[in-house]
Amino acid sequence: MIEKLDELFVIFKEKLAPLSEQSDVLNLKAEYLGKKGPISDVLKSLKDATNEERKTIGSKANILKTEMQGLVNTKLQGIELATINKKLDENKIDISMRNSISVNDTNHGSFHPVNIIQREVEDIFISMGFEVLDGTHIEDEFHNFEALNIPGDHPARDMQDTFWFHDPHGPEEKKKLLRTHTSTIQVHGMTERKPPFKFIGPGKVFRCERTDASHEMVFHQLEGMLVGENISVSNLIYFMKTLLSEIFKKEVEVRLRPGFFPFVEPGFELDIKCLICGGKGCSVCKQVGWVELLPCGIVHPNVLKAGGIDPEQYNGFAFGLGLDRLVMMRYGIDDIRHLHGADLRFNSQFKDY
Ligand code: FA5
Repeated sequence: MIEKLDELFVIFKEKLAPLSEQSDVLNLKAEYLGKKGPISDVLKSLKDATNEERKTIGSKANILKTEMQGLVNTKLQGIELATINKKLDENKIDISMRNSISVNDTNHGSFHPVNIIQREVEDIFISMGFEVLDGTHIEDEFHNFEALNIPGDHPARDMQDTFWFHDPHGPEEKKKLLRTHTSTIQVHGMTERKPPFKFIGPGKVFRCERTDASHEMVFHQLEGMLVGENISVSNLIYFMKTLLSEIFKKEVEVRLRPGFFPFVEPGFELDIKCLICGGKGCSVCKQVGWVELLPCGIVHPNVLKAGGIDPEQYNGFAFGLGLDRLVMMRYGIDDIRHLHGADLRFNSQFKDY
């Protein structure tokens, strides 16, 4: 009887080994371990056996039953795992495929050159501890002019031809306009913080101007302001020099000359030697060899007062970088109108930057 049980076990294992379907395994289990299976037959036949036989054969049969059940469980787990792996393989994404797709097949977008340079300038100033502020395109007369020491009858208003919003029912003093410069951000920035502080504010500005190679009606500026105690022109020059050397990563020739802006005193024009013509004269620099890029100066006491700051205790500097012209100098673009022509052939040249 013992040999018969051993034989049964060997055959069971041989039959189980090649099975790969769960249902076949369960059928085999029912065939061998079920109530009408050979093991049950052996156990039933023990009723006429001696006590000794009943003990040895019964215990052998139970051991085999447990072993068979164990083999069945292992087999079922193996089948379940194989099924999961098969499903995973079917849904697998081959990430190495990315390398086999030609770059030319994908028409991915790119940043506009003005955004590229704006981000670079922001990073430079952030690394020097400046905050980056935002402003609104639509402003009121106070923030665009009056708080900047440009009252209604001041001739400096003519320097920035303004797009006004006509509101026939609105009060005269609340007249709205499209901001003509990012200096509006100075006014908001000052009133919202206490000195010492330093921030920049980039954005679009709007002027009702005739366009040419270096003038647009909608262009970009980046305002900067630092207020503290005992700020001098040499502090201002240090920051301007750092900005230009970081942006151009090479020696560029600049000149500082007196400039008039009602909101700074003294005021300066910082010009860059035209990188389009090398200073020989072209349409971008209007044949003078220099391009106006970075007007700046020491903040006028009236402006500090309008911002709620005591000019007896604090002073500071401000500047208004012409971002589009900086982009032109950096990439050698000989007409500002290329920047806003929405010509994708132009824009796509900056993909690698
Ligand atoms: C201003 O707008 C002053 N708010 C700048 C300033 C800020 C001065 C703080 C002092 C202190 P301006 O009008 O010069 O200044 O313009 C600043 C820069 O913007 C110019 O140097 C030039 O680079 C650029 N810019 C001016 N007009 C145009 C235009 N029509 N198209 C393109 N860029 C322009």
